[in-house]
Amino acid sequence: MKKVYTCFCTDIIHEGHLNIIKEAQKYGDVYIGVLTDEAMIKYNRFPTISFEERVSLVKNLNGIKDVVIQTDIMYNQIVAQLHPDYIIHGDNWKSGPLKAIRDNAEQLLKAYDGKIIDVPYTYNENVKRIDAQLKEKLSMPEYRRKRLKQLLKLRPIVKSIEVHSGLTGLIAEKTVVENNGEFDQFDAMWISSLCDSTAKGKPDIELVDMTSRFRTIDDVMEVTTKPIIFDGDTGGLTEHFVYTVRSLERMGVSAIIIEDKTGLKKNSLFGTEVEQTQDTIEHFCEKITAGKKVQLTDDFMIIARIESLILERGMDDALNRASAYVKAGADGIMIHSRKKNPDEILEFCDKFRKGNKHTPIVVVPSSFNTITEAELAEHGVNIVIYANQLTRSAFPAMEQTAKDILKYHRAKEVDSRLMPIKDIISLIEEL
Ligand code: SPV
Ligand code: MG
Repeated sequence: MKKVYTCFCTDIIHEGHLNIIKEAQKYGDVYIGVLTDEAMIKYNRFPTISFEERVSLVKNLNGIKDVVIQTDIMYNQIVAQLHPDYIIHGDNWKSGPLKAIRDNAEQLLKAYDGKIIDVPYTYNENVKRIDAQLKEKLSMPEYRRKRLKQLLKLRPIVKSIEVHSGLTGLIAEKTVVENNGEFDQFDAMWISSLCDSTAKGKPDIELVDMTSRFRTIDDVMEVTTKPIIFDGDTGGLTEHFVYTVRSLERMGVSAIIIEDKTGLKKNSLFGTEVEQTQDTIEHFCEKITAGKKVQLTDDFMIIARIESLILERGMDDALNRASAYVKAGADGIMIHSRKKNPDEILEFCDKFRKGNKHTPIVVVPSSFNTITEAELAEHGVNIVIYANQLTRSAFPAMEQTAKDILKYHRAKEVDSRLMPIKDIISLIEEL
């Protein structure tokens, strides 16, 4: 019997999958691959059921010879292990980012005269409804909130990008790239105080109040499913902070990061150029402990941000604070620096990791931007936040457009740089 292979990257079996199986049976014994969580989250949605549940879902289907675990979205492992005569897939992989996967399969099959079978992709009202149900499951607070902790277990480093609106949320949600056979996407979103304030034309000094910050979160949540890390500035008064924790947790936010500063907060990237006061260890620990005490679920994380390197108080101060904050209950440590060179951040991570193997470390490489994610992960970093790049790329583009329209007294000269009207009017899917 010939071997026919197909890989299902799904949490629900619908008529599209059954159609593929029916077609596959015409060619030989059917083997179905189930993608591991690690492979799935690189290019697809986060699974709504466990890997084991996905395996038994497929095992229970009629007319299957065997279930195979697929550890990468590319087919090298499967072809080496199973040597299928046919690989069958919906024809939606003939274009777009999935085309790279088809090319990979085709290349591998060519070596021994194996064949690809493309079957018409099923996308009808029923499949659409199932798709919407999965999306809903991912975006609801109880599912979204715990996702950051789940990702910390699955990803070598959790990649987060700044968002401050529905539109930037959609970019974080939907952008997937394929580069030399590797797929990647962002895991989480960062609601930056700097960019949330900047989008409102306000300085980053805790002036934009919590009600307004929550409104931004809501705008983002409305159109996304990925987990949210909220920039909580100093956390404010401890008496207020506890209410913020409760609200964020209820909304489905996964983590708040609070920084150990007090009084009028200024953006860290000013460093010592402006007056900034670091909180005492005791007082900041009390704030962390108070926040942890009011939390209702195990999902939510309070991450303590250390400003010692920003304020030039030295490595020992940063490390002392880190162990005190962890003792006070912090679920993670963010260490910040405004140096161009990542050395002090790496030194902190290495020294912190000597005494603490598991507490997640968060870094924000805005200034020390030459360091790669892999290098950060090697030094024990668990979450990387690209904190302001979307805002900083949009502003110069918009400003130049405004200048050129004023200069030429018409919009023709800027048109080649703009998104086509057809694309902007269809960017947001209608329900
Ligand atoms: C933010 O994005 O608002 C941050 C990171 O807090 S930084 O601007 O580098 O302080
Ligand atoms: Mg901030």
